[in-house]
Amino acid sequence: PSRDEGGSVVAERRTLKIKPPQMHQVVMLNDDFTPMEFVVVVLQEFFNKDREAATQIMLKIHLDGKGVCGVYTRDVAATKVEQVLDAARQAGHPLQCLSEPVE
Ligand code: NFA
Repeated sequence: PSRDEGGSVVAERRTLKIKPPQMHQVVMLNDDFTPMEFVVVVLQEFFNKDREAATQIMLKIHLDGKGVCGVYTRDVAATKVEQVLDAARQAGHPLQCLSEPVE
């Protein structure tokens, strides 16, 4: 392996440098008030789901209490969460979502 001026091995660092970014999943939580149709529209608009996929994800959240809307880099996931919370607030719905690192 090649060494820098101090004699430290640099080849390994070059390898580590290209590791893929930590991914974050956007998780949406069920509640008793947000209309199903609103959730389906949000999933289509912000998570690029077609109506069928959006409906399946919405029902999963409704039945299980939570569900993954998509997996993104940290900044993109944070933006999705903001978009959902803004849209819910504007519509007067209590819909909640969050992002968390994927294992
Ligand atoms: N549980 C909500 C209802 O019955 C629908 C819902 C689904 C809300 C997914 C939030 C998330 N209207």
